[in-house]
Amino acid sequence: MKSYEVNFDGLVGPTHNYGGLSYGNVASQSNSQQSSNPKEAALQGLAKMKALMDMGFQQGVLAPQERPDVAALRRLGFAGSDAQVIQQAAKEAMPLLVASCSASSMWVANAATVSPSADTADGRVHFTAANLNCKYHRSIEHPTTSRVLGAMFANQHHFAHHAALPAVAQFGDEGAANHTRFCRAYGEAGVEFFVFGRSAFDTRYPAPQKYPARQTLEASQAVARLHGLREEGVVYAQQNPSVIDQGVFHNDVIAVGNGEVLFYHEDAFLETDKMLAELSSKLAKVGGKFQSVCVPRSAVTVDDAVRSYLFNSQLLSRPDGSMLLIVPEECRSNERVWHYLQGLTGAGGVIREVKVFDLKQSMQNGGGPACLRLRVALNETELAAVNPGVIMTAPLYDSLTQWVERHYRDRMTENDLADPQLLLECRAALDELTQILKLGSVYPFQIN
Ligand code: SUG
Repeated sequence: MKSYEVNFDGLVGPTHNYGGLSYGNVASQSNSQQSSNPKEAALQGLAKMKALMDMGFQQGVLAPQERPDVAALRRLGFAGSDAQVIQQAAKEAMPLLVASCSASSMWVANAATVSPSADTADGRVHFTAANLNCKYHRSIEHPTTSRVLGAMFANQHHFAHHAALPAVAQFGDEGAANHTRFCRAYGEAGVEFFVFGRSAFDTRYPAPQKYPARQTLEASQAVARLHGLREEGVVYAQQNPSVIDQGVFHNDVIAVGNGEVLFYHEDAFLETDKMLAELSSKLAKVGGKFQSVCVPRSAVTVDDAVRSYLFNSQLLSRPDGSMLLIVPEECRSNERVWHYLQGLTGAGGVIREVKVFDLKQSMQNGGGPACLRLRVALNETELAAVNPGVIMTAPLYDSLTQWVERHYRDRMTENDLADPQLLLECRAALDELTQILKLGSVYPFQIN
């Protein structure tokens, strides 16, 4: 049976802004308080989806969330009408209003961890929504994420959904941003690779000194258990704590994998040789031949990687077995990174082509091409069971582009977030979106 990797991209929501909310994420911190352009952000994301679809890849779309999250503000004690809740929060606790307005759900690599049916004990595709509990503004995403994923992958015969892990730091879980899968073909059993930043319960593991390690070993292990993965089909590795302290807040900022290939920076992991050997032997047991492409620090520094997002690229398989790297514009403007990429694609190895996308609006908050997509490997039958409303087509691209043009503002600052009118605009837009994507009622304002 045919199988595919389907990339579901997060559609940027109408409140996209630079809140400076993510300590440890260099771009988020350094662009704090700049004015943003939600319309441009959404159109940049849609252009990437359309381009990948035009190249023949399977492409889907994941809906944004209702923001400002008035219900979350109510849980923090703000009361009255929706407008009063927003105005009171703006007056008394602006940082909480900003957090409740974040469009951070666009980075759907953090929406969930996904295990394809070939890896799981019950032969279904498993999803665990990420609790994202390292940052308040992200911790409020998972209930809606679960409803949206439930509406997209509704067929219980093929899809199993797990609620987010307990919302405590010991089970900090950031979803697919710290998870990669290696396989010979998408429909065959593979090796799932979980990368954690620290252990919550075992003090033998080192931890970063400056910035938080968002993902714990215990969270990764819990996800593997929930998904019914075989021990032989799983590898755990620890991120190098020193790169977390340099701004690598997720593993997908320093490594990306696809098929039988891991593309990574020399400083990304601890005990790299042991980890590569385990990946290689476990992949061999399911018939695969593991290959690694290491980028030496002498060519590209960790700082270059963090600034350019070289590794936050999408590594995609082409029909001839070679691979294509989708990188952000920032890679072209970094001389060392661009030089490295020219050499890489010219060397006759597996990565043959680089395509550059302008995703500046998202990049300024630390979200590159890979952050914006959730990969779901599906066989033909499973793909047919996905809600067809969320699969990208030329007419859907046109509808979504027009929808953005109609509803989105082209400039947003902190003052705009305090405007109760913004909530009404967002709800009107999202109500229409659920009809375009045929999701039914998934937002708090639609179900309460
Ligand atoms: O969680 N930025 C996101 C970026 C997530 C990137 N995702 C992956 N690497 N997969 C984060 O830090 C910034 C929001 C703000 O500051 O307004 C933010 O949430």
